[in-house]
Amino acid sequence: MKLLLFADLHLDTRFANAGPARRRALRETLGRIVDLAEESRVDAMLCAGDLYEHDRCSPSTASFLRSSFDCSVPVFLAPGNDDWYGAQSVYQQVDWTPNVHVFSSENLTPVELADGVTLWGAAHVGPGPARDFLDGFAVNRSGVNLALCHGSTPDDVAITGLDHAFLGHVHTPEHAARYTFPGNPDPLTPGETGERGAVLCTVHEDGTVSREVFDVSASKSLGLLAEHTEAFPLLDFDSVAAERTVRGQFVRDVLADPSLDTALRGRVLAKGLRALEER
Ligand SMILES: [Mn+2]
Repeated sequence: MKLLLFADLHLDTRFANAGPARRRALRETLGRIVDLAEESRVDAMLCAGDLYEHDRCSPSTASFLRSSFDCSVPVFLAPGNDDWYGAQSVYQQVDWTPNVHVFSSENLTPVELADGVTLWGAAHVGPGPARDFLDGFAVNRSGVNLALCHGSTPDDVAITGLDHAFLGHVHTPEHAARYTFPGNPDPLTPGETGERGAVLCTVHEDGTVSREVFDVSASKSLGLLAEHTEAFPLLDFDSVAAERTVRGQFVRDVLADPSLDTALRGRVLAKGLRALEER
């Protein structure tokens, strides 16, 4: 059986630089993940939480998600601590297509993926730190048992009787014998490298998993990452200027300085913001 795993996309998140362009790139990244799932003819696509950010999510993101997941493969979503499941959440507000399954309980709940293959999933149901869903859990089914959730102590996997856990929350990718953290597929903070992306997982009959990582980062291929950009990047100055922060004050001061022409102002803002970010 083939599954495509991703986590921690963080749609609608804030970026220090080029916010609108980066947020559009996050959407494009999800489009690439769905395309990859369809082209690879996977049995299911799995998201281990933090798909979007509840506090910043817009109605257009809700409709974007609905149409993105209106695709030819089953989709399983396990809400995380940034996109927790609740009455006002996108998860509950959206009228999903029938191929989409949202886990909605704090208790790991089974879904049969195929004959003899069970996927256990759980949801965060409120804001707060990530929970350890595997703590105290024990599998009570035969066959291959898999889990999908956001946050856990992965050392617990063997004790639970699970064959493999697909996990989110830790943004650094980690591929262990019994668990996989795919990492965030599109970089969110400077310096995120490594084998991150969507992970094509082949689940064998004995419950072992082999993995192949696909780089699906639209920010990277569109040249939007600061470390890949020689010229000063597109900056989301207006949203930064609205902040009651040191860098918000910095942007307001620079924008108000009549001695700077447009080109110089752009360079001062780009360099200053990057320096503040690296403090
Ligand atoms: Mn996250």
